Amino acid sequence: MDERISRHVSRRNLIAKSLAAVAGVSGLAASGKIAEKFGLAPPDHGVLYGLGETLTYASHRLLGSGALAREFSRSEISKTPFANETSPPSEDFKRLQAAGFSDWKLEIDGLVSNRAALSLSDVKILPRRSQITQVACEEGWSYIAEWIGTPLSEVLRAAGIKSNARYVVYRSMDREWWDSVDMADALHPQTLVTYAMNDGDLPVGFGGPLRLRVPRQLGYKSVKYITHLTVTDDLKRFGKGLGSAAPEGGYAWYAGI
Ligand SMILES: Nc1nc2c(c(=O)[nH]1)N[C@H]1C(S)=C(S)[C@@H](COP(=O)(O)O)O[C@H]1N2
Ligand SMILES: [Mo]
Repeated sequence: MDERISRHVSRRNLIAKSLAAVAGVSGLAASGKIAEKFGLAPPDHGVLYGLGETLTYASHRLLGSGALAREFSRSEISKTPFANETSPPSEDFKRLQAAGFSDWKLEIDGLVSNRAALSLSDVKILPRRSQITQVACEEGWSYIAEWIGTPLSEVLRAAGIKSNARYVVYRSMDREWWDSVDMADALHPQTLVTYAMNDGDLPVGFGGPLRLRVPRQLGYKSVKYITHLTVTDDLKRFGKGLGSAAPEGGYAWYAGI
């Protein structure tokens, strides 16, 4: 084995072993500290879940940040996908909808070389990808659909992310819904900025005109009606500093499946 790789692998084993050992023996505080030391602690660690969530995040990242969410065949697409209830649309949303979303903008700022405000047609010029994946809600139900859009990595590449980028925060027209992912998920090939679903445009009930699909995590990370992306090195500046609205309401920031 290449010496650099083998050193990397043994470092991983070492961290994984210390996390597991400490988790078994003295629990939360110490394993949280180790995870933090190696940059493997989620931003909400120690707040609500501590041990379990910190270990899930750390072990997913140690196992490899490139693992793929399961993809399905066309025949497995759900005949009656379930759109979860969302808050009633705001007046601003209704105005944009009445104009066929021609004035919808996806703004990108933070640690990027070129701040941008992309229209839907700008997004649609970027490389198109599709995937048949499952939306799984924390409440237990799920459905399978084809999601069509452009990888978030392409949008970020167009804006030019800086080398100290660590997270991408995404915000929605649905104001209380905002979230973030680390760069492993932001640059992951299955994380898509979607504008279509199955055979047509993305219906409003499913998040149209633009929804971030993060199929490696539970449904609540796939925020509908996205309007802003902010690239950052520090989540403390957003909301209550826990990385998303989810931990403020009792759910984990990292919802890997
Ligand atoms: N803007 C917004 N995004 C949202 C939600 C919401 O209420 N508003 N609900 C989330 C939750 S809890 C889940 S499980 C999924 C549901 O996706 P679906 O409506 O396509 O089934 O959307 C997520 N994204
Ligand atoms: Mo959900």
